[in-house]
Amino acid sequence: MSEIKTEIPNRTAGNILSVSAPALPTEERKGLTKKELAADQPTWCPGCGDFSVLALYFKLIEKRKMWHEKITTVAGIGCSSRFPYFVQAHGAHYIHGRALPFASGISLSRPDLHVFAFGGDGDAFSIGGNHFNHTARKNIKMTYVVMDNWVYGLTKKQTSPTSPLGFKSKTDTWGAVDYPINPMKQAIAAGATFVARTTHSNPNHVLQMMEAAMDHDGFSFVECLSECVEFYEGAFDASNPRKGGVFNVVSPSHNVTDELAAYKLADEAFPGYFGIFYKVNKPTKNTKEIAINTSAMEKVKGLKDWQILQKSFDRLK
Ligand SMILES: Cc1ncc(C[n+]2csc(CCOP(=O)(O)OP(=O)(O)O)c2C)c(N)n1
Ligand code: SF4
Ligand SMILES: [Mg+2]
Repeated sequence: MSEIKTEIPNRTAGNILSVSAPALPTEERKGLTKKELAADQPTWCPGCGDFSVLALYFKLIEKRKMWHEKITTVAGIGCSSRFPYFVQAHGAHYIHGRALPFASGISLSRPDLHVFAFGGDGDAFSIGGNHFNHTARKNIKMTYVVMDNWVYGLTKKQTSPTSPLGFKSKTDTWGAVDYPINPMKQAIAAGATFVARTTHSNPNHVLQMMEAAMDHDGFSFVECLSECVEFYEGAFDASNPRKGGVFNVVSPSHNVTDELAAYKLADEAFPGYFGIFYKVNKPTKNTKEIAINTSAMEKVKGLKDWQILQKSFDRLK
């Protein structure tokens, strides 16, 4: 099969990287449909909020006409982290809490892809809490959607880092006593350059946030409330107008580059606000590494691989 070349702009240096993709049988290549994207029947409980997030991910792929070889879906372990199983494209269901380091490797080595990572509140903020902070501070280009249900669903109802005080679970039979973390504040403090909040019960808003996150050049984080109907039913009713709650959107006058204003929004009592809290442009680790690699390659220009190796060995002498 012949090859076609895709030109990928290098965002810092303005260089063009060339990446090969398999040639197409026809000139016109249509976008994928949900039918072509949906893999196995999702094994989530009927009514689980995660179904909505998956459906909107398919919608995003359809809308943005991404092709199989350009979609990468990575997750850790948990009900929400089963996500990549259900997407007919490249992806990995990785170690509990370790989705982000894995996704970082893909992002740094394949600038032509957009990497999506999905996970739960336990996966992201408990076992994976350190990776969350470090991926955010490094500003590695990817979109991380945390499907926050305030509980460990897969392991059948343990307290998670976002469970509210007093929540009765198998690990806190008298009610949770530990103060929950605030994912939005944590993301901003860690250095994420795009921080947004949405909820599974508002599909248009989920799609809007995922699309804006994908378009951000940097580490984009979306907290998506996603109800666990089995172990925390009704947790988010107060944010759902169909259940008597209120869905407050971030005011258009909110300055997304104002860190303090973003913290203030994040500090609002539940149900709080939904939308983009924080968004700033900062060079990514991806672009910095491209610059380092380009200059390193310049130094060994014209040499054969064995000669580069020889040079390295000579330096060790
Ligand atoms: C190293 C390790 N520790 C613990 C577990 C058990 N475990 C699997 S999923 C999970 C928590 C999942 O909770 P969350 O990330 O909130 O996902 P949810 O199921 O709620 O979507 C735990 C503790 C594991 N698989 N691996
Ligand atoms: S246990 Fe909860 S989070 Fe897991 S699939 Fe069922 S409803 Fe969803
Ligand atoms: Mg959870």
